[in-house]
Amino acid sequence: METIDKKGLSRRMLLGATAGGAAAATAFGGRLALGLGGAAGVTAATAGSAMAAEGTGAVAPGQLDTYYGFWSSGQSGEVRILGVPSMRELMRIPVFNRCSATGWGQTNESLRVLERSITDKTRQILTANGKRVHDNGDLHHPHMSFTEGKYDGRYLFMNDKANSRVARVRCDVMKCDAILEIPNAKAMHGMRPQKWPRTNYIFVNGEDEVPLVNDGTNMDDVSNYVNIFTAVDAEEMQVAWQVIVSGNLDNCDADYDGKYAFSTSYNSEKGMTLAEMTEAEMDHVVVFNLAEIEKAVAEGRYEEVNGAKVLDGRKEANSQFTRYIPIANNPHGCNMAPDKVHLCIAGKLSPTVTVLDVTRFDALFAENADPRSAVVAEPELGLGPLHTAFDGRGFAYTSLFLDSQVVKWSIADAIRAFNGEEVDPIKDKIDVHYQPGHLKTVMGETLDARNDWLVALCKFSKDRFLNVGPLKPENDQLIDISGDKMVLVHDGPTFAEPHDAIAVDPAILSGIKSVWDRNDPMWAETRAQAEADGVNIDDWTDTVIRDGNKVRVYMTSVAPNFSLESFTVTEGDEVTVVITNMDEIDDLTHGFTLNNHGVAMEIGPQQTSSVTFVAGSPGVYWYYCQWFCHALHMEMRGRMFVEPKAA
Ligand code: RUQ
Ligand code: CUA
Ligand code: CA
Repeated sequence: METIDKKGLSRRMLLGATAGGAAAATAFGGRLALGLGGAAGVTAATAGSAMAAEGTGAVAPGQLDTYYGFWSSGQSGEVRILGVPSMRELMRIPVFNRCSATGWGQTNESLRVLERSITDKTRQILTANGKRVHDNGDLHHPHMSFTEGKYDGRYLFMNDKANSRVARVRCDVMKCDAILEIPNAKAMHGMRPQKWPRTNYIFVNGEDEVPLVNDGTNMDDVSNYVNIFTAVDAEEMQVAWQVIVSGNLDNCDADYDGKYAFSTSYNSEKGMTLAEMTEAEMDHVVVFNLAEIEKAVAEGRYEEVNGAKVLDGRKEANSQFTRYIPIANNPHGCNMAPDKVHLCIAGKLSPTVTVLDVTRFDALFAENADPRSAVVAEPELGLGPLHTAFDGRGFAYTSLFLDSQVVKWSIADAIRAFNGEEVDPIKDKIDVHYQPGHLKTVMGETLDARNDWLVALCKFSKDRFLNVGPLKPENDQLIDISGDKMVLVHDGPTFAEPHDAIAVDPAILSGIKSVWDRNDPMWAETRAQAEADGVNIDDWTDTVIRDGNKVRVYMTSVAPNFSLESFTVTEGDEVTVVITNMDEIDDLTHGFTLNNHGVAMEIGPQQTSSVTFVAGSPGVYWYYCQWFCHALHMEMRGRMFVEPKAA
């Protein structure tokens, strides 16, 4: 790529520089990749390591996976649950998208979540476009809540770059229960939970710069533009505070001491064009001093902007909130190692990963500190390093976008080499297919990092699958990392576009329910409305309430019946259908789909769901259960009679 040549680092030069190790590893990876088509490949892989013997081919029908995988879906806007190592897709959790199957984005319960924090400006935009809520999103980073450096199975959090939001998923039911639109900042990108002592904050980066008062004045004067780092209160799902920074923000992470968060910036130049954004040799990492920020918030040293407490952490403000560590050249990934000490910053346009020692960050806040004094290694790993994952043995795995490889390297050896010792930190390289972005080990971003699997989320699949047209799937590749050499064991085609994923031990998620609690807060407001109507939704109900032109229809479903075989409304009525699924059996979900009204929703066992719509032109409209629930599922249907308006 031209940007690399600009620095005088051609691909050939770099491969020359990393010498024998890289070349040999490439040959090894290439040979393996060639031998790994289909079942024969799994056999070839099993020869390589003990772990691969239990590889992807070994999760037989009916067997459970070793780990839960939580996958982002990028511009599809949902979270996907995969089994690792089978890579079977187990479920989808709608979050920033509109889901036809479940009614997410249409049921009253989901609309309450989607609408809870829409800002006035966004509401204006939505209204102008004839919408109530956004029905798209760009979900990059799913992460689990922590307690003392380990996943705790309470929540998943995720960002939406498209519409500047952060969302939360309850792990007990795997449903989204809160969405927060971040004010002031734009394009939420990097997002991580606080790791220590527990996830009180979600840190999230505003990637796109805009004027702080973004009202259409001063749009040409870039000096008015700001980028903002936001800490979200994870329990309340409200903004805790925001810090204005110099340069934009890309990816972020947090330490294991609860003292610092950090973000990469590729646009320290504050450029508006590609040429401007890649102009400087060095960009930076911003270090956020949580204690100093919290102190200032407690003392009222902030400005309130659009309801958020905003502090100035720009370079020129000379505050104790931030420090800026120079890093070459448009860095991207920001990954804290489970050794609690080393933070790895991927160079992207630089072939290096910069290793920072976070125990030296206190010293950065002293006067006249050298901002590069926390750098303890800077190994040259290959072209286009984007992200780094870790195992529990001190190895790091960095994705090389341009080289289409994953490089395994030793953090300790990288530090030795940086200190002048003759040691090659690179231990292995493997070809992946193709252009990997994120890559993930099992719980590698926690203190419980495992040594078995790595998933490389490849942005291109090209020729790896049958041609499906101009739009190709992505390719999430499963790699066995248990031995000395990495072994590719599975290709996983995925629809647009997993950016990131985590894998979690099922022991952490033992609280997942199969049946809803009747008292779940998800439908608390629906319950309150029913009570006001004198309806007990915990009991068999077939009640129709008329309230002017509003009609509320309360039903119960028990396979294969709806309690109401018909109900009658008038054209133009605003109809709310509330259904409680009284079945208590695992896996007995019903649905409610209404002909030609664009209405469909999921009603899980013991769940109450509701939907509101306007009854259309007079006639008979059947509703039916769209989840195959019973031998008489087809017969689980009824009629809505829409009567003409009185003349
Ligand atoms: S970023 S490919 Cu959206 Cu996570 Cu790096
Ligand atoms: Cu109930 Cu199908
Ligand atoms: Ca730059």
